[in-house]
This record gives sequence, C-alpha cells and structure tokens, in this order.
Amino acid sequence: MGNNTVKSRSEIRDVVAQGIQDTKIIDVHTHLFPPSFGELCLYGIDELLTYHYLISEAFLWLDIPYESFWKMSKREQADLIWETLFLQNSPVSEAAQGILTILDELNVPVSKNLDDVRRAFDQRDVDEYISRVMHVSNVEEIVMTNDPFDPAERQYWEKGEMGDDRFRSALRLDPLVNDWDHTVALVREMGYEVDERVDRRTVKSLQQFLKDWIEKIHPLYVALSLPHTFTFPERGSSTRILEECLIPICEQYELPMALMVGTKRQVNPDLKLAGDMAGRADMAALENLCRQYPHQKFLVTMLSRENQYELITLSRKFRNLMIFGCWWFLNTPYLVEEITRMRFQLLGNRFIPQHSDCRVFEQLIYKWKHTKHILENLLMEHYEQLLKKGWPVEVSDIRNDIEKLLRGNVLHFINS
Ligand code: RAT
Ligand code: ZN
Repeated sequence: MGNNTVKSRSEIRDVVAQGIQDTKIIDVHTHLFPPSFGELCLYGIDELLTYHYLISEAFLWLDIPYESFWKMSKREQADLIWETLFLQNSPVSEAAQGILTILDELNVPVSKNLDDVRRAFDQRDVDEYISRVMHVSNVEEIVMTNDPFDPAERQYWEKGEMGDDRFRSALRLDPLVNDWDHTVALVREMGYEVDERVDRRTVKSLQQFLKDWIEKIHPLYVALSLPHTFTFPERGSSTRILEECLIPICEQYELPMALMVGTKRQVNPDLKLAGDMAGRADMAALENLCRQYPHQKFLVTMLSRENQYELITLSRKFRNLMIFGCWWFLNTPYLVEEITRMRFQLLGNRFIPQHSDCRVFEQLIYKWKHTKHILENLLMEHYEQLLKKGWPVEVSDIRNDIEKLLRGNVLHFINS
C-alpha cells in the first residue's frame, strides 16, 4: 500500500475532518445580498432572531394577535422571540440552536441577557464582517435569489453591475410560471407588450424580457419554486410559458433551471413569510420535463420528505437532473442525515448535498456547520466499509470526494 493510503478508523476521521474543513463551499441557493445592496444585506442578532423560521416557532407559544407583532419594531420583535424561545423555553429546535452555534463560532460570550449579546455584535464594518462570516463558514461563493419583480431589489440592478465576485446571481421567476394572470400587469409596467392569453406576441415579448434580465444580471441559472400541485404538461399558461419562453431561452443561453418543488404557499397568511408549508408533489411533472428536454439541465430540490426517495430514483434515470440540498423544513439534522444517507446509497457522490437558504449572513455559519457534521459522520462510515473490504482508500480519494460534494458537482453540472 502506498504512503497516501489510510490505514485506520482514526486516520479516516482525521482525513475526512480535515478535508471538510479545508474545502471551500459553493452555496448554490441563498437569499443573501452583497453589502452594495444596502438594506437587503441582512446581518446581526436582531435580524437573526426575527428569521421567519423562528417567528413561526414563537407564535406557537404567543397569544398576542398577529397584527400586534407586525406593528412592533425589529428590536421589539427580537426581544419577544428571545423571551419566548430562549428564556421561557430552552432553545431546542434547529433554528434556535442555530443561534447558539453562531454565537459560539463568532466567540460571542453566551448570555441570557440579549443586550449583552447585542453589544458583542455591535461594531461592524459591513464588508469586513461579511468576509469574516464567509471565512468562518468557509463559504467561497454565494448564489443569491434575484427577483426582477421586486422593486426594492430592481433599483440596485438598474444602477449597473453588482461588482462583488463573492456573489453569483440566479434569476428567480416564480410569478411568471405560477401566477401569470397577475404577473402580466407587472411585466407590462416594465415596458413589455404582453397579454393574459399567451399568444405569439406575448411569447416574443416574454422572451425579450428574459433575455434582457439574463444580460443584465448574468445568472448562474434560472430558478422557480413550484407548488406541490405543479403538473407538466398541462393546458394552462404555465406550460406555454415554460415550453415557449423559459426553456428555449435557457437553451439559448445554456442556463440550467433550478426547480424547487413542493410549496404550499400562505397556508396561514397572518404569518406572512412564515406562513408557507410543504406538500407532497406528483413526480410525473419532473419526469416529463427531464425526458422531453434531455439537453436542458435541471437542478432539483423537493420540499416534502415523502418525495425524497422518488426524487433519488428519478435522478438515477436522467443525467440532466442534479439533486440539490435539503430544503427549508428538511434542513433539520435528523432529516438531513436520513436523506443524505439515502442519496449516498443510491447515487454515490453524484448529488449536491446541501444549500443554506440563508437570509441573514451569520446563518451561513450554523447551517454549514450542522451539515458538515452530518456529512463527516456519513463519509466516515463509507470509508470504514471500504477499508474493511480491503479497498485501498487514499487520502486523495477522500479529498476528491469531498471536493465534489461541497463544490465540484455544482461547478461541473452548471458549466459542462
Ligand atoms: O427557506 C426559506 O427561507 C423559504 O422561505 C423560501 O424562501 C424558500 O427557500 C424559497 O426559496 O422559496
Ligand atoms: Zn430559498
């Protein structure tokens, strides 16, 4: 056996841990923005505590009307969430524990007094701070979610190039496919001649709209989140827009599409952003898309736990499908472990294990730390099995596998 072959469990542990620590991550789906996007770039303890995952958890205990919560200042909301989820209860949930991981990794002294925590967070040069957070989490590139229909965001794109190479863009187009009847007015306001009926003129204008935005923001991919009821093909506008506008333009620009399937939006509208949930989807739509468009690449994540096994089996059938992430409610250690284990056993290393979905910068720290911990244990198990079976496991093999999982599969799928 060569010098670079690992020989024991403890050596495997060291090499895996080191490999994970050294590998610079590409985070393929977030809601983060660079500091040049002003108020859209969120960071700090009050933003962290008012994350919508924590808002919905706090409301399970609160008996105030929803409206009075929304009338509070951000600081007051953060105080209330701290009081509810950290003082009156122990911070047990994944989102609550995430806050503690962040404090720990940033060396903020843990205190039950929120003002002490605030003081420790309070002295930032934003740009430097963002770099520090990226360094601590070892995330090298962040893919944003860029919504041309959001006026708050649009003003920044209209100023010109973003000019921050830590960030990559992704053109997010939910309203176009999921709600054309209402979106038609927005697209018209943006200067394109479109009609509710997706006729030839509308198709042409929409194609132009897409080209303009692709050329403005240079996205890595075009993204859609789709309801659990999504079907393809169907007789409505969503199929026409996909078939005649989105897919041809993605083909022309060689852009993958990211499909995030399984939302049930606004189950409780009083909770605003926190009011969405998950629904089980029918796999036929994805199956049809992958088969009908073999040259179109699809990055796919699904929200329902019940869809995970079928998604993996589908991904074995189509090279143009790459699974990514354990999305939203699935980004919970117990489920991440289950899903990732199943993916390894059915796909080997050919999937993108995680994306963070962060909205607030420091969340990169906990979301990636928790995922890495699970990945480390699963990889350990694999290499131990190989060792037991007499397979020569080299240090470079382990590092190569980890590189694929945390960045290489993203790059290869998107660029090849
Ligand atoms: O995870 C989340 O923050 C959700 O609210 C959604 O934003 C979801 O990730 C999405 O991209 O639609
Ligand atoms: Zn998201």
